[in-house]
Amino acid sequence: MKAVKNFLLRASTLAMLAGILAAGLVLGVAELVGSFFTSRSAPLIALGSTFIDFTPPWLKDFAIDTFGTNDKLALFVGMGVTIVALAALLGYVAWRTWVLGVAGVLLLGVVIVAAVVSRAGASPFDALPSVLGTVAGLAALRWMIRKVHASTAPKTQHDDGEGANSHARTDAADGEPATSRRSFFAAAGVTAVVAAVAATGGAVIGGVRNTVNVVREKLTFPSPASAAPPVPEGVEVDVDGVVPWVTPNEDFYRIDTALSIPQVDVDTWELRIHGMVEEEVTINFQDLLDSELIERHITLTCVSNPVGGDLIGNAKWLGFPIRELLAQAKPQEGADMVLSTSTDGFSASTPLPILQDDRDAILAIAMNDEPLPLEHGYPVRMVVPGLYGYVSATKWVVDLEVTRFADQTAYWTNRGWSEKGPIKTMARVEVPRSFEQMAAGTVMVGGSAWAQHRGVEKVEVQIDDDDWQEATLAAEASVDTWRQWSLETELEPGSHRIRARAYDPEGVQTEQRADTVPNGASGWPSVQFSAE
Ligand SMILES: Nc1nc2c(c(=O)[nH]1)N[C@H]1C(S)=C(S)[C@@H](COP(=O)(O)O)O[C@H]1N2
Ligand SMILES: [Mo]
Repeated sequence: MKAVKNFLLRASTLAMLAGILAAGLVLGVAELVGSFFTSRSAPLIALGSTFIDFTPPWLKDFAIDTFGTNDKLALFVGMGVTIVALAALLGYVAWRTWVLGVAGVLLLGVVIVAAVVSRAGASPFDALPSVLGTVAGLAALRWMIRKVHASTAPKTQHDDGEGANSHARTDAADGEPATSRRSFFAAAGVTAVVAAVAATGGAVIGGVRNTVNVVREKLTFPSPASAAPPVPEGVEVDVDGVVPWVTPNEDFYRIDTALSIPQVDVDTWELRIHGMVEEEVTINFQDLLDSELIERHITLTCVSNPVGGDLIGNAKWLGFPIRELLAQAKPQEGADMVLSTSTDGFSASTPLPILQDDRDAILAIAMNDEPLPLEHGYPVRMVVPGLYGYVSATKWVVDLEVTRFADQTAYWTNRGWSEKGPIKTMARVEVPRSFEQMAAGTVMVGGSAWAQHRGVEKVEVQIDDDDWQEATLAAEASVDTWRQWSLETELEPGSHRIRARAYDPEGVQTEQRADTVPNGASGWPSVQFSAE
């Protein structure tokens, strides 16, 4: 008990606490000032986003494999731990040698400001919250460190502890300096309260000022000039546990680099089509509403989806055909790519011919009869049948540049992913799940298969080492959507393995196992389970 108390009251411990509280004040003040700006100005968001941008492909894949769609939460926790450790260290350094501590804090401040102003669309003004936060943090740190020094100074000499060596005694033994220690805790308490009030106030003001969601909920859409073809009866197999054919918006996987979801105002949203075009075109949201819209079911897939993974979803998208926009802009001879860019700086390179052929590449404004959810790209995103999201599905899209693969690269292709990203033909076993226990006897197994824009022609299933059997395919809605399958089989009690493989018009999906980097996982899915 005494040892713990001694440790907690040691001057070095107090200094570290001072560092942590000062860091809290930096963030709180930045949040408050930043609530009058865009979310771009938030130091943590900017730091995290910059970190994400420098993440190598193997680490991104590790993060998605380990944390799935909780990867952002994991990043925030990691950042939190790092910040507390760094702040404690800086508090300690500032106590030992004040100028070194100041230098450390200023260096961190510079890093934060650099991260903030280098974000897409940021202006120098966006640095203000971080600058003011750093100034406040530094002032609080100085105040608290002085109290720490006072608590260890010889009784007669209650100076401000400016002298760098006035704290040779690291252990503030119990006894005399209790009053000064109390005055340290008073300063620490004030700092903590001010930080908390600032952060809360900032969050509240930011929430009130953000009306994007309110506007989104009031949006209504004209009925499409070309409605979605009716979904045939029997797109779903009758097997409990197979995932629904249409993915509800709230269950739709979300993958993006956006730490804070971009808040885009429909009234100011514009999309510019430029580059190698005869006619530069700019459209706004009302132009889209006034256009002949189409509605289609399209199954979206992420290149980071492992074999058997769930980074895939099927939705009904409403929007304007990208092919028609391009026709207005008239691409020039020699162009072979469209670089789409989002408001937060993400970009994707899509082959121009794919956006011009007869497939329904859509500039989408609605998802399953709802305005796009904010995290799925509100107010406008791209959806292109047959291509992985990283080369096609730009959310919060604001810019289309017609260009050439030889001249431009995109966000993920700059980080080691392939230039072209056609979706690989794939089957998935959904019933049974891995390590599930099924009843022995006659059972139904099932799942989904996809080969977007080519179509699934057949699915085969193998139980243990038996012969491959042809599964029953559910009705096909279109070649751009996934297709369910099922199979009735007999199971002896014991442990089993089930594998599946899908066929597109070119033949069977490859058995060759490949990692998700650089252009999507491949191999036959295999599930271990038991029956009793
Ligand atoms: N602005 C933006 N758009 C983006 C991304 C992104 O990081 N930023 N990620 C892409 C990737 S990798 C995928 S798989 C899809 C996922 O779309 P969803 O989150 O709506 O499922 O969005 C694509 N569009
Ligand atoms: Mo993706």
